[in-house]
Amino acid sequence: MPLGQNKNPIATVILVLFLMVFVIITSYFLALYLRNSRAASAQEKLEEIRNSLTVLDIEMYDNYYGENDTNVVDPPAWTVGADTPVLINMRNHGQLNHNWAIVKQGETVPVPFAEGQDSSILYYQAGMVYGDNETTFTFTAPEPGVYQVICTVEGHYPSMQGKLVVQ
Ligand SMILES: [Cu+2]
Repeated sequence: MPLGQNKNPIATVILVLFLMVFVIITSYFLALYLRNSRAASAQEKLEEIRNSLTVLDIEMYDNYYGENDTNVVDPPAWTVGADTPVLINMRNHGQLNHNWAIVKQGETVPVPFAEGQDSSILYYQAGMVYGDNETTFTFTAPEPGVYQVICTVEGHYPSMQGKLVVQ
């Protein structure tokens, strides 16, 4: 049969339609497969970040961390791995504003602590958590050691303090 000549045009139309349907169905499943594999790798990445991240739950009251107003004699301790990303989830159950700041090793916190004025002694300072609010912040843990943690709101240190144990 010479090219360009077709004895049965209906068969050709059916063949073309069949091919079109085949291409459409194949493309659909290919797109579905690519989307799922991309979603899976995004899910894996998220899982990887979650696993490498340390989450600290910090409870705040007027004016102390943790469950008891005994921070001066028995400061609550939070433990993290050195040089790892840390997410702090701070829940302020009090009416006053509070924050959470890591003091550099070897520094002495003056009493009273004047917010802003003495911030050079801090390694990291989270933002303010307003009364009856919850906020998260992230920072990278410093080198191993035990660090003092304070609330920098004027008058809250020394009654509001804790320890960050970096391993
Ligand atoms: Cu405070």
